Amino acid sequence: PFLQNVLDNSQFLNGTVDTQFIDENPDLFNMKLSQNRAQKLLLYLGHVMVNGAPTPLPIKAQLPALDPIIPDIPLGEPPSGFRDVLLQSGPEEFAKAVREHPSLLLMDTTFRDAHQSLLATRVRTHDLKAISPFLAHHFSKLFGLENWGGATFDVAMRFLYECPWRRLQELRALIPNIPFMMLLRGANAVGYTNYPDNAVYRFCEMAKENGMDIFRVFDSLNYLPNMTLGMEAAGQAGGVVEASISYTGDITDTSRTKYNLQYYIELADELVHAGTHILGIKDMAGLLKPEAARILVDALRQRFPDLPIHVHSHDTAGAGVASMLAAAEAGADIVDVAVDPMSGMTSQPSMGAMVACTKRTRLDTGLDLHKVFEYADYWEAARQLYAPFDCTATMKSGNADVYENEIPGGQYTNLHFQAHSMGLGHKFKAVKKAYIEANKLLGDLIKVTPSSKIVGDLAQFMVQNNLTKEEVEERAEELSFPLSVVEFFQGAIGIPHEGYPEPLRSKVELERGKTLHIKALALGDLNKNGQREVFFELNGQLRSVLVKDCTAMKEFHFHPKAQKDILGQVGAPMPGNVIELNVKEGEQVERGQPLCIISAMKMETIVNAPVSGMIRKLPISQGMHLEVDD
Ligand code: 3PY
Ligand code: ZN
Repeated sequence: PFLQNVLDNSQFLNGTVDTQFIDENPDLFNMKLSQNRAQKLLLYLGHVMVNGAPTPLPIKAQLPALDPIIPDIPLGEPPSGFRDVLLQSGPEEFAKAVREHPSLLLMDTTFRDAHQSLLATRVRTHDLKAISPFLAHHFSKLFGLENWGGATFDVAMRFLYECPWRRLQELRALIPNIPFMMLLRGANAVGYTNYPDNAVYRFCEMAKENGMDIFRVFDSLNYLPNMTLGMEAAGQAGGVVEASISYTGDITDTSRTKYNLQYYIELADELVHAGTHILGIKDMAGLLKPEAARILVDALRQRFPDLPIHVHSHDTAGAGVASMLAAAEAGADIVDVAVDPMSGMTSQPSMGAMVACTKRTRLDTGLDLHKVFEYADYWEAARQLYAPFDCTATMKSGNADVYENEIPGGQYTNLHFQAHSMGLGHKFKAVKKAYIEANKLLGDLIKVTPSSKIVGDLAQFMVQNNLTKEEVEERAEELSFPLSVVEFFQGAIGIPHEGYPEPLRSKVELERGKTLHIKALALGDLNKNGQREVFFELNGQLRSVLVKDCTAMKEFHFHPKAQKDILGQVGAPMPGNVIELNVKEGEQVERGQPLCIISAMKMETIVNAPVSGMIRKLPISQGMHLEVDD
């Protein structure tokens, strides 16, 4: 049966009841508890707004088939490494020692970029710490270990609920001998937008204090002012500065003139001039083909014979090892690798492959291949702990299409992951195609965090709205572009090489509008403070605001002497007039001097002082009262 409560009772709703009604109808007050659905929905939305959307996972977590086994670690202190050189002699001598090192040095990215690219940056401090003593003992010949910065800072706090600073301190305690490297996004530090200079300076200082050694500094547009800020911050903190050129395009393709060899050489000149200790080449998308690596490194080697050159790449197309070997042969001092089970695809090229391929050559890394195998065994099992985040859940191989879409490693897996987890896996191809078009619309950008996100946002916007590049250009004025795109044109992340592209530059509105549905309902009575309450419906909700009513006529008292003259000149002020007094209490006035302006429907009349004397009183709030004393 349909149960009524008091709110369904017509007698009650008509108001024809008294308090006895309550005693006579107790059942009507048996209300069902509200499910609070609206409140719950608001709470959910609020949570998403504050903390971001919960990550949809394409597969469920499962226990790994193997436990990660920590290989044997010798007793005693680990052997000395490059960090000891740094601590003893400082960044300049450290750079010199690296340059003088007779063969190829490797940097291991397993602790940062590898899992950022393959496992959505989810590797916890716990699994890094477990293998750290093994690294300290058996990999002391590494140039460095990249273990911090980039997305690790944000993900540690946002998803892992870990303290990134604690991670740094703990790893430092376990690995005293291998230099640590972090990725610093220039003026963006470890975030996604430009920060105030002092924040970047303090951040680097703290990073250094907590154990960081080498700062790989880049800017997503290779915008020099952003880079030099990061370089100075890292340098002043006492860190080793590795300014990195972000590489895009293809210098072997002479039809692509925007980012040609000359462009990179000129940028390198600026970075060397700005005092970098090491010169980095950051190939974030894996576009540096072996021949391009040979040409670029060779040119830089000739130009800066004393400067260490460090090459970073991604293996997205599968050419990573070939490119790193080419770079090393052309004179690079250091190349980046990740331990085998954490390498390949959108991650770095394989450490085992590089160690094996350089054995017994002049580039021999000096690392023990069997120790690489043990290190790899650990990660083979540890990686399985992160299966729900693993890009291989949906991506089975690398793809040479990266040479066309130029999507950086981490973003490639992210976009793939997002598309699949939303059931739009079939749209990934369209997103990649739109990414190419979006990049052209934005003037062919260097694409790395955060500029890559801007291109990605525009690409997704084009796919969602079924827009071609030509349609975007034609309809730019009427489209609601993603905020990141609008902010890019406002200069939020720096100035792109060769400036902002047309036609979007002129057509993208400066401030994106927000759509509100507003219906004006009523105007309240004037209160004693001269305000009215105005009632609206705002997106369906009743809202009111208090507005000072400037058109209302206040009660006006004039000095009897003044009144006659004023009234004589302009007549009695009428409702709808605006009265403004442009005199101050205590002010001396002359007869005929302008006293106030009476504006009736914008036709202004100046009221002159009826007599000369002093303005005695102007109590504005309770109706104006003007006395002019002779
Ligand atoms: C980052 O900014 O995190 C990157 O890895 C860019 O390549
Ligand atoms: Zn990278």
